[in-house]
Amino acid sequence: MINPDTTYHVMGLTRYVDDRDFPARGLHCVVFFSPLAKGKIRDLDTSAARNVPGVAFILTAKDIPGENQIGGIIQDEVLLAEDKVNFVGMPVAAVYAWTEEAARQAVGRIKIDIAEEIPILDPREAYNRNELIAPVRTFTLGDAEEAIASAAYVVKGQAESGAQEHFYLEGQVTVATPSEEGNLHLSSGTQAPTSVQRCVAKVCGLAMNRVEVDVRRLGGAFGGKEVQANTWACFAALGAQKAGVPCRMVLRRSDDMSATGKRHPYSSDFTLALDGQGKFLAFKVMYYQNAGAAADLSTSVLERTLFHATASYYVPNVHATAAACRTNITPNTAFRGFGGPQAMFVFEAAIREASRISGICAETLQRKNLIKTGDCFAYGMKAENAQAQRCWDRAYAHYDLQKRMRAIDDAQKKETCSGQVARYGRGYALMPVCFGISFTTIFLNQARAHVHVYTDGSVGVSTGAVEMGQGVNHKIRELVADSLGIAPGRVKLESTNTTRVSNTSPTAASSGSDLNGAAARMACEMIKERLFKFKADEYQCASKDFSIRQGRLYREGNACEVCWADLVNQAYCSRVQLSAEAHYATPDLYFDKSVEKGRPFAYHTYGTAYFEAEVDRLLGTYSIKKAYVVHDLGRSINPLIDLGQVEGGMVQGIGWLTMEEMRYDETGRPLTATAGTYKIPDISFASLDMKVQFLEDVYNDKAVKGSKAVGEPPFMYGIGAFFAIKMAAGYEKPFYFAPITPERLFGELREGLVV
Ligand code: LUZ
Ligand code: MOS
Repeated sequence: MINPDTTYHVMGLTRYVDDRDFPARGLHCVVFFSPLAKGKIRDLDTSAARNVPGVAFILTAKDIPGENQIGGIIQDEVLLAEDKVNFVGMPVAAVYAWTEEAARQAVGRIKIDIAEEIPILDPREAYNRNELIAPVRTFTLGDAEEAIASAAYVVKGQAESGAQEHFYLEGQVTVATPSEEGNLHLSSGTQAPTSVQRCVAKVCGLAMNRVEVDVRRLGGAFGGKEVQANTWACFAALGAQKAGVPCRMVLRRSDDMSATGKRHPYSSDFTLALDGQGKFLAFKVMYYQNAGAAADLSTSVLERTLFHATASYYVPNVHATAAACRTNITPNTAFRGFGGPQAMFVFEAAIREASRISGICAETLQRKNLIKTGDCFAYGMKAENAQAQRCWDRAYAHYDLQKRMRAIDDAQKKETCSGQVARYGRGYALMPVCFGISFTTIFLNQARAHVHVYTDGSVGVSTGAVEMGQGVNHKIRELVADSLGIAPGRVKLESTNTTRVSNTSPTAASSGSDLNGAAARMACEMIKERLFKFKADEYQCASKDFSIRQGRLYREGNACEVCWADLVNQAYCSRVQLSAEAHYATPDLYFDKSVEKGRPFAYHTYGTAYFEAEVDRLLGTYSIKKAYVVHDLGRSINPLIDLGQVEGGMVQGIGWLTMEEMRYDETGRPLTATAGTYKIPDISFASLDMKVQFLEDVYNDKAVKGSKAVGEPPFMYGIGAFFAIKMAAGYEKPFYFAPITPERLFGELREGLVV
């Protein structure tokens, strides 16, 4: 069944938080942000702002009734600046007014006097000054030094990857409404309702049971609302709490882009050692993560970087160290892939460097070293049911890659022989993906679901999953319908609400359907079991004799007994409980940080992408000509939704490494905080010739109904686009610096890096 949400989306009928009517007796919040990246606040003058007609009040740090603290893993982030500022865009004061215009005008009249200090923007500089968010971590396997000493080839290099703006279509938003007795109700655009609840409770000085968070849907999130929705929810809540009226906090695009965190930029040093045949012997790496001014999720992101240090490959000796470096930019945060893409980019760069030095082509190195079932990752887990080689080989066969690549090689050879450099060059690259599925913070791998069956046979489902356009609600609807043996049209997904399902994990780490879908099915099984028992008592037979298919109850060997709605109503009249709550916790996960070993993932998702790019070597412009994928989804719950995720993720990944460039000036001011200066790819750029094939005959016994998580893994295909462009440009020198924008490529080509 096609996801019915899509119809509403394309018709513009879907309603988001800020599409709802907001009362005239309601407050609008606009935040005054620090204009400087670092310094001590000498004076803050809000007197002129207070006199703007329509302004109700202005809050600064000292007005916060609870704690001025929004840090999660590490408690190091204030909601409102106290005596110093740490990044451009740090909230300093919150203005509340009866119209948004008045609030904005008032913000313009706030004056701040800051004793400016020199900011740190570069993670290596932060590292050298010991500005670390947490102690460095190192994952090791075997003995890398010894293996390097005896290797045929040892290549070293540096790789850089940049920030990335989430660019969700719906900006950060929360509307807070006071309910009785000083309690608060929040409609929030968050991936993590419980995190908003906890944070608001702390800042407002309330117990968590007095804060209700409701989430209907988000217009995209991509990690940007995993913790960073908290800030804006707090501002809305503070206004509603103080004034006793509804309060609306909506970030306009430019504020959203300059004041919220991005994907973490990384700068890394790598060493890869190979034997004479191209087998990887050892990998050594040091990651410098640009965490920004506060911890946010940086340590968790960094951990995932370490987990994915060797990408899709088996390397017997590994030494990987990672440092979360504190700098004076916005605290960086979760973004699709969560540190995994940054690690994989470094390893793929190391492979290209090894290819350049050894003369063995990159595809040979990749294929030879792909992870196999039983191979051990640096974190001590063995690959189970590995599909890396199958995806790779399937891509070769299905898309006739050998022939395609040879044609491009021949053209390049002809060019080299003739000494004539053509204006347009073609290049290709393959990109295998192996991504670990589960939150690496093990306790987050849990979910709950509530299923209500009403007396007419319709069904309402509440879970902890947040719908953000990824289709999790529809997947759960289909899973529930399948479980109960009824049509999906009978099932409705309720909003995600902390009073119905408590202690939710963020909808993140690609795990929304895995965890919440499994919980929902467990609840359905409980209800079904009660219905069967009810009928078994009536017929004096066993529960297991019954089944429900296509909305009818069947008894083994007999004609259909009764339709679903009648069954349900009969059960109700016999006082059978028609609601159930279930709890799912992913089994067999553990990790011991003292030795950095364990089994952190329920399973891995695999795939291979092939890219062809064309570069105009005169102008530095380029386009992606082909993007062909073989992706392992297990047994897909809904192939159309999954296809959308694979294509969308890949395009977002291509954007990260090509045209998306977040720039700051030397004082730490963002230069690209508008849609006019920050470019994201559209589908025609990211290849009109995009093909995705799902690997056949795969069943994943580690997730619901044999499926696999889909959200994040395809993002990393985009890394292949970078190397296809690099080859098309005719680069011979090491260049592992992303994003490879047309401007940068133009500069490099002018400096004669082309053959
Ligand atoms: N969030 C998180 C994530 O808290 N832990 C994770 O491991 C993770 N992985 C991917 C995306 N978000
Ligand atoms: Mo995420 S990066 O919120 O799965």
